[in-house]
Amino acid sequence: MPTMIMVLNGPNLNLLGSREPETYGTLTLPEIGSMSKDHAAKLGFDIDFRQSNHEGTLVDWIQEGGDSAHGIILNAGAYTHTSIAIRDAIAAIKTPVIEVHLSNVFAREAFRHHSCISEVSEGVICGFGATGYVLAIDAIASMLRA
Ligand code: CA2
Repeated sequence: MPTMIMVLNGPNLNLLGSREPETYGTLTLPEIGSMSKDHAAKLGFDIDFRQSNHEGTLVDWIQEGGDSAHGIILNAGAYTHTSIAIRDAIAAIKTPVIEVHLSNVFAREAFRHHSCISEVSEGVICGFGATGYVLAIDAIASMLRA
């Protein structure tokens, strides 16, 4: 069975490439999806790349990934800073979750400095733009090899 990594993206990330390029870069989310799939393919992994603006949908997908994925890369967007439901969903599964942010949240507003999900994630990658997704795939690859 191929190794499957779920990449989940939260609210407003569907707007990437159209606005705020100075904060989030110029790539669109489908372009980040292609980049992730190309990189994962080199390592022999499949990527299931998704985006939702809805908290409950993200919770459903995390639960689904708990049953079917070998790793989850999660950019929960603004829900990172507010969602106990997403935190509880991550805590309830055994699949390793890597938290990713395009921007360096610690160099931004104070309300972005707190994450509800970091404590229950394997690690956090932020501030490297779309490259963060590639770094997260490498991190999962090295965790799965260990
Ligand atoms: O840096 C990240 O990846 C964030 O998760 C992005 C979230 C933000 O709330 C987090 O604090 C950090 C926001 C995503 C909104 O994306 C947009 C993209 C283009 C235009 C407007 C919003």
